[in-house]
Amino acid sequence: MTRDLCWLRKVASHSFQHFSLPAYDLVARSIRREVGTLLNLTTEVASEGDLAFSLVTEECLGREGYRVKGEQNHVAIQSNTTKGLLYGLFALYEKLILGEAFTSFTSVPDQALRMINHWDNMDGTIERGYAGDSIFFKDNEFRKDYQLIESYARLLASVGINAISINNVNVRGAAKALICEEHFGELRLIDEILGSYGIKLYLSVNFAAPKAIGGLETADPLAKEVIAFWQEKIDALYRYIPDFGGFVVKADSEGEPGPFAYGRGHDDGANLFGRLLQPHGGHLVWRCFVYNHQQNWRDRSIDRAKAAYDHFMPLDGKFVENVSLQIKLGPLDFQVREPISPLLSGLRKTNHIIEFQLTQEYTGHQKAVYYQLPVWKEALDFDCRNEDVPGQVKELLKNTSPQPAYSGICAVGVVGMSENWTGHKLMQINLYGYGKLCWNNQLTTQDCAQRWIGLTFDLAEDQTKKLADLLVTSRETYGMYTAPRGVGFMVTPGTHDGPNIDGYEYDRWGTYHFADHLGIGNDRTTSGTDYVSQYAPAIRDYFNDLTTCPDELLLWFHHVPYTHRLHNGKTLIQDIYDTHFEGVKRVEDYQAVWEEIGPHVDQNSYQNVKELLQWQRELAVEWRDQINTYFWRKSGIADQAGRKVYP
Ligand code: GCW
Repeated sequence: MTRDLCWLRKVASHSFQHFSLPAYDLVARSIRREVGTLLNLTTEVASEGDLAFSLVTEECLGREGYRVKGEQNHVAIQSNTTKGLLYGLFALYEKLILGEAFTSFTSVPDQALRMINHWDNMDGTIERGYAGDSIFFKDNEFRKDYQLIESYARLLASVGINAISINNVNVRGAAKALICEEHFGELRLIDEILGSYGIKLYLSVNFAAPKAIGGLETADPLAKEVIAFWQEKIDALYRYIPDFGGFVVKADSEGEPGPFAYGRGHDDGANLFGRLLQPHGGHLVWRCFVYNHQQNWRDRSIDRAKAAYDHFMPLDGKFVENVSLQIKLGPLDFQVREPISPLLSGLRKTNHIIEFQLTQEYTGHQKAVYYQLPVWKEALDFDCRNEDVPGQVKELLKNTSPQPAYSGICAVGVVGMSENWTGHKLMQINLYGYGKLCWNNQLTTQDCAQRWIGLTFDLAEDQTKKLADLLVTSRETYGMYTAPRGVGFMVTPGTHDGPNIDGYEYDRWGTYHFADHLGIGNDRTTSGTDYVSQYAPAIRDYFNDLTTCPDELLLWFHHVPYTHRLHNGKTLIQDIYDTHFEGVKRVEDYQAVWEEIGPHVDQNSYQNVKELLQWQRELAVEWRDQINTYFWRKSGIADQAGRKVYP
């Protein structure tokens, strides 16, 4: 199978004719050699012709930063580390492809950890994966396609990703034994490939492995035999793979085992691993996605959104220094609109990582266009307005983590065996943009779109602009024709694809919209579940007050009548009708834009996006009609514009 080269596609074909410097040709050749040799530099300086790489000692560049200096017929890349040289080379390469002028530029990443969590199962399936099977596993074995892994590593390194965990956080079946010696040979091979691109290998582990594969009666994190079990596993793993990254753990969540079964806290659970990994320089990532998934919908006093904060705030400061808490950006679960998780503004004494989701679980299954940079930027730029430590989330991540090297960003992975990696060609932008944004938190949504298009296609300026507009508006569009104004869910239970308005309404998962004949929404205000009080007072008041709460999150925070007037001047019911008709129209506009641009890209990409836009339109119509009909029936209030709403 020929693999799409994504944004590195020009590596093979680009002739660099329009650059006068011979050095650029060398860059192309160096890139082709994957720079692997660079990472094994033995001498201080490796120079080939007009491109020089030099290891320097400059504090301001840190462990991963670089400087690229262009002079007449000479380009020099400098860094404190070989990894930094690699990043510098990719950055130079990108500038060349995009035709950007430069004399000298220096770059240092904004976030230390820039990670991807794969939810790949050993049988080859991927939980919430919509781009084919796993590139790592097949039939409960390793897939052993090292070339493919190398291509992936190269893609990741080109945008600065420096860590990946390769298996699902729901560690089931054969994957429980990945920490056993029989797998270390394969893991070492993968680690070597990733390592040569500056990427650390992590594994997800099952908290109850001492029982499942160790023959013990318990997985109590304080029990001697359990500690001995993990010690033996970890020590053996590091004997094979000395630079192994560490573990990711999902515990006491959605049926996964955890410390609660033994009356222990999550600090006990996480510290068990942290302490054993510490002597090896290893890292433990502990997920905060912990909530009661056996909720009784009749009980209005429980609010799932409060769970992560309630569980983890009391433990702030109780984790050992190489443990990081991993927190989903919103308090529920990767909906189109969610406010920032209050835990991200609350923690002061614990390393933490924000978690995004590249794969489009609730947002179109890699079949809808859904450019995520706006979502991530909204989260990173959110000003928590804390009185003691002011700042936006992107600053708090490092400023309130005692060991900033263990703070950063992580995202659920997106690639699979699909020829174009991400299933939907245009959604490669999320992988590209994710890495770039983690590195440079100032990157704008528009700039990222333009760059990705420039690297990926050969389009005229006006076509680039149209495609960039399509991408930039796509998240808003998706939000328009799906669940209204931040209320979330309303998706088909299980698959999370397509509309099912009451699908989760009388279920145990704690995700309700509470629509009746008068109104809809979650009352999370001080007079409701009081979720708002998990924020700093200024933010609490902002969301609590209907006059300031943004329209996008109206139903996330408030239960309001259908006649409630939004800031945009419309009643809620009219806004629902308008956004749903508008959402479908926008998808139709996207189709027209693609018909104009598509013939100028390669045939595979053209067809792929054309078919998926068709699919997106059909589903958008289904969403529109179901939502509009539902709310007409509930409210009895008709669309003022008299458009077609099915009775
Ligand atoms: O969103 C939910 C998904 C689960 C996933 C879980 C998690 C890996 O529906 O499939 O499990 O989140 O984040 O752990």
